[in-house]
Amino acid sequence: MSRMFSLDGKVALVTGAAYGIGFAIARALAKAGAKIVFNCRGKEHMEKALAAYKAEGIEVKGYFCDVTKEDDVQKMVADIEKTVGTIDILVNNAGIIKRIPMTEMSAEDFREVVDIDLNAPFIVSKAVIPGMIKKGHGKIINICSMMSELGRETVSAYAAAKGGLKMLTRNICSEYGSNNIQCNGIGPGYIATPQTAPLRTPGNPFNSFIMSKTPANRWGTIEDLEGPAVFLASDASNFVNGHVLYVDGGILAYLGRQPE
Ligand code: NAP
Ligand code: GCO
Repeated sequence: MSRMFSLDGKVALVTGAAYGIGFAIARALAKAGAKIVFNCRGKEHMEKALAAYKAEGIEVKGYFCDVTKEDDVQKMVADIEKTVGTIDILVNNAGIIKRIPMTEMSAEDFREVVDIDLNAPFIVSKAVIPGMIKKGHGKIINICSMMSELGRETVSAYAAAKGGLKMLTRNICSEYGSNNIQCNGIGPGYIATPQTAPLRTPGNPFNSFIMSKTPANRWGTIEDLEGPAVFLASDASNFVNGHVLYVDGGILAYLGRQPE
């Protein structure tokens, strides 16, 4: 059974894995045997990430690469394939959110969110799939969201992007499943990372709101995503395709805590 979940000999690219969810997923894939490559944009983020991976005893190769820049992505993937090996596992994790009421949001802000959260997974997947086809297998994991299914105030761009990412996941499954490429999503619930830090400030009513919507009655941790990621990256999921695995503590199943 353990062989089924082994990633020994596999090369995994995790985008935006300097910290947060991407870092945890990269760490988990490394512990399962994968060779890890990651990218981010910030020099400070890169330095801290390399130190953090080293502290975990994980050998990684980091690239400065903005996932929205197709030429840079193509160069990064070519260098990975030349110096590390063909990419077996791609995790499209890099993402941003802008919380602005739609009628106050500029088209530029809307475009930036969609560019990083939806266009970039297309760009990176397009760069990686040819190598997977040549190799005869591949695993793509797109990091979706509760907002792939639900809306809420101030996150119009993010919800549109993550809803699109769910359908891109299904389309990659449809178009490349015959090449033995499995493309699935992970839909994290509300996870404690820098991205959600503004929602978790002391006394912020959003905290109690999320507790009332989560049967698990807690924020998720980045560690909660490690097992699901290894499952979708491994042979254990070879007949799972086009699926979004929600790791949300039950939010999507729950109307919300009833008044006492
Ligand atoms: P985070 O803490 O803000 O980390 C985002 C990462 O992406 C950082 O490493 C950032 O590094 C990188 N990044 C952003 N834009 C990039 C770009 N254009 N090119 C390359 N790297 C880029 O976010 P997180 O909470 O870990 O979320 C990670 C993913 O999970 C995102 O897709 C997010 O939408 C999704 N998600 C998060 C939650 C949650 O509750 N936290 C729930 C569901 C889904 P640089 O800025 O240095 O580039
Ligand atoms: C928000 C949060 C969410 C989470 C996540 C939920 O403002 O509602 O940032 O969008 O990041 O996507 O799955």
